[in-house]
Amino acid sequence: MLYPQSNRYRWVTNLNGIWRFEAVGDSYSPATPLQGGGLTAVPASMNELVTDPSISNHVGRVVYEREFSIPQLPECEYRLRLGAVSHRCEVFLNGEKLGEGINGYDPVDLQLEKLSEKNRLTVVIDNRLTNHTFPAGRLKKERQIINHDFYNFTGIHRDVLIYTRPKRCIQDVIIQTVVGGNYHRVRAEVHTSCKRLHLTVLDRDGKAVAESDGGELWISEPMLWSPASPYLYTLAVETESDRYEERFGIRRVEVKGDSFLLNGEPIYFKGFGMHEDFFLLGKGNNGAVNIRNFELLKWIHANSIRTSHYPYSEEILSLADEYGILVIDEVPAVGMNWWEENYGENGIDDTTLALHRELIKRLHARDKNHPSVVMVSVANEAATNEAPAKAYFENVMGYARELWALPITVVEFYHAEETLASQFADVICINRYFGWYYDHGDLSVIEEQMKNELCGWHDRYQRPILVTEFGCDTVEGLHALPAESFSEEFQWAYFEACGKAFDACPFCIGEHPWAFADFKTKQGLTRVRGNRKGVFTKDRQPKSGARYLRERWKNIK
Ligand code: GCB
Repeated sequence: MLYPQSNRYRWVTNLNGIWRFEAVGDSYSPATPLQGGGLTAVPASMNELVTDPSISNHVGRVVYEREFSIPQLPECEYRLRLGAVSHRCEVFLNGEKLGEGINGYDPVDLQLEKLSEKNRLTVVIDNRLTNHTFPAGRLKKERQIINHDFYNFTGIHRDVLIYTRPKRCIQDVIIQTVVGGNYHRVRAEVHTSCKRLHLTVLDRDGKAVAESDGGELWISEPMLWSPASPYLYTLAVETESDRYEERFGIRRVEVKGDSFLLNGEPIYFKGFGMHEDFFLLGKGNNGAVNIRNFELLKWIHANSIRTSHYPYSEEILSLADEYGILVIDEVPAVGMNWWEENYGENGIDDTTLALHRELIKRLHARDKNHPSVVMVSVANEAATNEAPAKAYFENVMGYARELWALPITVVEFYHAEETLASQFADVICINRYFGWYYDHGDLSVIEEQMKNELCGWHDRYQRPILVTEFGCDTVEGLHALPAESFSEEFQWAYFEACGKAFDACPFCIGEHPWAFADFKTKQGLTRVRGNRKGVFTKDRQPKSGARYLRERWKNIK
């Protein structure tokens, strides 16, 4: 799947902006234009814009609609691309169904065949979460029960693009780089119905450094991609009727013994799990927010992020390539614990498994050429201790490994001796909240408990361990000496205690405090306007913990 681009054969425009909007019942039909309702913005979550709680918390269907007119160019195929619609959608053009989206975090890319002078585009969104959606949820009468700790935002969350491509076009470009010796191989698999093919690798200055009429290219003495030097090349693919340019980086990723190696050098992951979430935008992708996030990652000396708990926008991944931020790419499998007996028919079944595999496939189709993506996570905190988890995770992790030439992991909540999934992981990833969800407020237990935990995992699996979550809710401006939970002093001391444990474990390959910034959740007794474990506030200013981490990470190369 290629991201739309504009050149002399291709053209892109966007349909972002103001759309008509209405929360509707199941009897709604798109045969006639939307009559009632109001206005909303794209990309954004509708929940943050309305003032009526019954709409903000609406469980069910909402309709987005707008008109558009575009020039009709000859000899090309028109396509519509919605970057992400949460969670499922049906798309109609002038009342006729074009297709549907099955998940809230990957693009819906559809052919536009019958364009008129004036067109009505209708997107019917369903935000209900069940055992056949990712993330999962349950419906109790009309109440939505969710198993995860982030708000169930609804809307068109990423750009809506219309693009053209020639009838005989380049459909896909898969780039693999092989690092070794003085020459480095770039293998390009081009999917096309065109006859003639020419490939050119351009360096950062636009100078051709390798050319071929298909297949492999060799580059001598290339610049490798790494966080310290995120060097990007461009592969220009040219045919008799089309052209496409894809950026890529040359790098080698391996897990060897207790190390995670990038270009042969051990990596220590410093960074965060985070969320796509900002004031008013909800999960709406926004360039300014994205840039601020990456500037803060650099400021704090981070080198990595995990796309907890779903694939982030393609724009974010492109920025990660450019800023040199390593990405652990996660599919939206979060809170999967529905095979417990009490959930009965809402449990995991073959449909769930098939969808999980499909989402891994789509992640690969979308993100395969990003050098920043160095590991794939198939789930966060699933009930990996339940008997069916073994076959289930063997299946999905095996499938991920067939697609990606990268380490595969699953992020764990259960203990080393309980889980049936981590045996299939290349890197052990664990989330731990000592001194917070257990022994709340007791800073003195954290270092020892964390150390014991890490050693327990290592004794059993003999693999590198990355702590993908640890942290404490912190209200900015709240101070207490001696430190008390929720204060900025506590966050500082909390990270200090965890850091001592990590430093004592040579097999610990990194630390991702939870979370990058505060974010919205459903309301709850432990959530004061959301989850406050952010190292940065929601408006992206540092709390005390950020200053501690900045000093610590500056000294970890
Ligand atoms: C976790 C989850 C994350 C939550 C976090 C918390 O283990 O993976 O989604 O937000 O804990 O703060 O409770």
